[in-house]
Amino acid sequence: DEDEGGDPSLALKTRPKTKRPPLYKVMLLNDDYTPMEFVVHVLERFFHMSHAQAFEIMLTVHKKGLAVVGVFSHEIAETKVTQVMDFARRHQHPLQCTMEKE
Ligand code: NFA
Repeated sequence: DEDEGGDPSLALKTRPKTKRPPLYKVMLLNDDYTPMEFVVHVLERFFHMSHAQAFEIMLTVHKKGLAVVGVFSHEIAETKVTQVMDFARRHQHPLQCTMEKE
């Protein structure tokens, strides 16, 4: 704030800096026990993917070990992680969901 322009020679140093909130990648991790259909269901239910999209991402996690399933604000990312972890635990599957700053 309080930058009214002023000396044009200082334009670069005083460029107004717009602060964007950091974004967080939410990731699913592969394991040997969670059924594929359960992972597909998680992606449909909590990440609003079509069945085809969910199946594709599930296979990526299965083959590569993990995949980014969405990018969100810190608060939304935390909610997604909690929802997925709670849902997996309730169904006694070891599926892991984590978040990481982009
Ligand atoms: N690897 C699991 C299986 O073969 C499937 C899976 C996919 C688990 C993605 C977790 C994440 N049943």
